[in-house]
Amino acid sequence: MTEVTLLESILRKLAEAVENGDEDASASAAKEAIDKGVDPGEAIETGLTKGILAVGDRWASGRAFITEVMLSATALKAGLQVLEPALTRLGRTRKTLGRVLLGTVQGDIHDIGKSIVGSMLMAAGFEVLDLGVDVPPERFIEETLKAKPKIIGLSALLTVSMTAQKQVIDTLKQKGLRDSVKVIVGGAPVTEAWSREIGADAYGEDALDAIKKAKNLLRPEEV
Ligand code: B1M
Repeated sequence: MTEVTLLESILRKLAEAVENGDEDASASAAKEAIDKGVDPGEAIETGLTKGILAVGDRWASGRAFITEVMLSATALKAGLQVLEPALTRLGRTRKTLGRVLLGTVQGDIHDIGKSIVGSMLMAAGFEVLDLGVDVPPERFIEETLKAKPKIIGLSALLTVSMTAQKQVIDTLKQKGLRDSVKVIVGGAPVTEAWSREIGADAYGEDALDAIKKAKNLLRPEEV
């Protein structure tokens, strides 16, 4: 098999395993990706992610049940678990660019995109403190005071939870912390215009864009 066909076949296996909600197939395709030297970032973004978006589309148009989406999410995580250590190894070869406090905002339990952004930031050399999902603004403040991150990353997948991104920024202002930390927002319904409206420092369209924007927020001597 030529290199391109091999890559395509592995990416397809990853996507299909997730779409079919097959945890074992996802983990084994992820292992194959590593064994065959596929870039772990590409395996996540072009393989696993493609599968969850395909099942998401079927769900949105009434052709799949939410239980199928949940199975697909579990399968995606099984693949991610295999690929994440490879990403972390990449991160270890780079100097630490700074600490990022990351979380999915209050009222929102979607964790896949946020976790991918976290893994990719780690691979790019950032130290990532992932607070998980459904994180209240007060928790972001508490952890900002404790961990003194350079950047806070706020993920929101629901139109209704986007306002919680604003709440975090407003609370940072109230506590006099806004100037001490940069804020990046992202998630499927989030836009550049929303990011500007709520006073964030940057908007990340996807994980690669989030890395680019995070690096842009650093001073030149920090990169
Ligand atoms: Co939910 N869900 N869901 N869901 N779900 C969506 C988001 C939805 C668009 C589906 C739809 O209707 N078409 C819809 C939201 C509509 C809206 O408000 N605009 C929706 C809904 C309505 C819901 C529930 C309310 C359903 C219900 O219960 N009635 C419920 C919400 C519960 C809650 O949060 N309180 C719910 C539940 C679930 C599951 C539990 C079943 C599951 C989540 C499992 C999990 O995360 N552990 C789930 C899933 C899987 C989805 C879809 C299918 C896929 C989301 C995903 O993982 N995408 C989604 C449909 C879709 O998005 N097309 C849907 C793949 C992931 C890699 O992409 O998360 O967009 P994404 O992340 C990207 C970028 O957005 C960006 O980079 C990532 C990587 O490239 N990004 C950032 C993300 N965060 C970033 C942060 C950054 C920068 C970039 O900086 C900090």
